[in-house]
Amino acid sequence: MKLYHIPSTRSVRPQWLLEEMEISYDLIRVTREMSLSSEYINLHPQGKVPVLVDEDITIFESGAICTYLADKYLDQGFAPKLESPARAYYYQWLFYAALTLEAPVEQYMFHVLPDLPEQVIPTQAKVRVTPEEAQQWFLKVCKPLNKRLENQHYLVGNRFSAADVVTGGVLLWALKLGMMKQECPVKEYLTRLMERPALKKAAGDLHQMESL
Ligand SMILES: N[C@@H](CCC(=O)N[C@@H](CS)C(=O)NCC(=O)O)C(=O)O
Repeated sequence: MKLYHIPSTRSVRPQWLLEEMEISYDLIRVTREMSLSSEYINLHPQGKVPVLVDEDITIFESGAICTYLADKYLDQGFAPKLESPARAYYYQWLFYAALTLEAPVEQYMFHVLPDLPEQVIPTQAKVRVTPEEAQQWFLKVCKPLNKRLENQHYLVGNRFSAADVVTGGVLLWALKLGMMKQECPVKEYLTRLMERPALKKAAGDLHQMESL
């Protein structure tokens, strides 16, 4: 299995899950030059990371890769079984992280990192909202998570799953950008996730994040 990766990006998410699963994999560091090559565009049509190559399967999108891995190794317990009612909530939080939680964090990032190259962030996609609006928006989308995490440690059935990896990956990014200043159940949850050895291994720069 090969994971195409750039440190401190969304490819930390599948790497974290692979580390949790103790599966051996090759980590391939994608350089800018490589991401523009036709060989790499065959793996990811936008030249982005992550990409997972598992024998004859080549898959991109961090959330999809995590979901694929959790199902492939279902016996490891990183996803509820198909027939379990918990499966519905598992889908809910996976999609919430990727579609709802990540949106304000990405918008905020455009302000914090305004000089991203045009190829990474097209100009018209930048600065749709002010940083203050993005922060307010983020606090709003954290509300359902705060409610969920008030009395439990993990999102689905109080058991760590791939939904925590995808959600935690978005929250790590928010922390790194300085968006998580207030004490709340979501921040406590992220602190708990950051104590996991698998995440420490996947995101080597956690120390920098802890000091934010
Ligand atoms: N929704 C995609 C986003 C992929 C993405 O934007 N990846 C960024 C890193 S976080 C990337 O590869 N940027 C480098 C580039 O665009 O050249 C996912 O979750 O996998």
